[in-house]
Amino acid sequence: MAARLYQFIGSPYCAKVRKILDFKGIDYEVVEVDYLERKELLTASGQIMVPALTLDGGETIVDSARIAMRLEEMFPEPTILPPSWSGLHRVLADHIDNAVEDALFRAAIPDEAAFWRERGRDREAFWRLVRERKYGAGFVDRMIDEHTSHLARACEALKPFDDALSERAFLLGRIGLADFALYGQLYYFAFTGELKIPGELKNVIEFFGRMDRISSAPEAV
Ligand SMILES: N[C@@H](CCC(=O)N[C@@H](CS)C(=O)NCC(=O)O)C(=O)O
Repeated sequence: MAARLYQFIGSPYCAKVRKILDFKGIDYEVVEVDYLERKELLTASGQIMVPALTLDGGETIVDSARIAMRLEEMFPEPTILPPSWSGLHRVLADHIDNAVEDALFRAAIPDEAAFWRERGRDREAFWRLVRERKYGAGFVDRMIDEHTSHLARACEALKPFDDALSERAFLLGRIGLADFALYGQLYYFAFTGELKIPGELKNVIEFFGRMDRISSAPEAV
């Protein structure tokens, strides 16, 4: 039986996990969780956040960082923690998952709002409720109104990565966890089907393409 990944298609953390699974050549199927109906996710994981991954043997893991570490433990080759670079990959991935995510998710709000609206007013309303319970009333419309400045902030957060990627194909030389984390966050600019990474981030765009092409045959990248 294949592993099962419970996801929302727009989730950056799910994109990160999908790419790690691809890189490691692990057989999996995707369960696209309905935003309003999370029964299957809840039954499998005991909570309502994605990603959740149910492994072949029945074990279910939640949280992309924990999923990454468990996959590395169970399927060490090819590694996402290159020898001597493991600590730096983990620190950088944590920064990307938190500080970089905070800048990018604000810039993605207009696309996310449109995405959920297309899938139904009820889904959009629930998505807004989840955001505004966390960030306060009016947050979504404010992010839409202030989109230009949030896009500029996202570019600023990505600029150091663009600089690093001018000299090498992956952030720390050999591909590793931080690259998967960055790919995941960049998915905020890709989940609509149109790649919207700002053109000034030329190296980041190339990096995204490189990561995106990883299939279950990593040596072909
Ligand atoms: N730290 C977690 C974050 C997971 C997370 O924030 N998931 C979001 C989707 S990106 C979620 O499920 N949110 C619930 C909701 O929108 O209702 C991870 O790395 O997996």
